[in-house]
Amino acid sequence: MITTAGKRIALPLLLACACLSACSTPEAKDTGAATPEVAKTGHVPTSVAISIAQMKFNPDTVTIQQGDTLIFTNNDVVDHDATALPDSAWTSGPLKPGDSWKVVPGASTEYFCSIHVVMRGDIVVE
Ligand SMILES: [Cu+2]
Repeated sequence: MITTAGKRIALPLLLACACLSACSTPEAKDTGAATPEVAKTGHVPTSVAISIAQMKFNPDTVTIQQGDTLIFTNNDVVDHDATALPDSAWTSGPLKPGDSWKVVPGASTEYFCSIHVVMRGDIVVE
């Protein structure tokens, strides 16, 4: 009696499980194929904001992953720039108050404001 009742419940359960796994398998494959970079590195590229205010980069040191974007925004009342050290591998050029500028640093670097050379920052690319 108990065995028969168990089989009656077990069969629909088995069918439900078989359907669920059959339905979910192609979905998982699609996700993997659509985002190969994420699957490989485990990192979704993101953006990190750096505010320029009161003659400082804030934060002045950022740690990012390869492929991440830095967005510099001049929130000060005078022009500034962001320029890679030591060889100006990249530079924003002058940023007026309110201006923003993006860069995807390829490697760790120090940088400064070439207009106010005491303004410095550090980018660590992991
Ligand atoms: Cu400056």
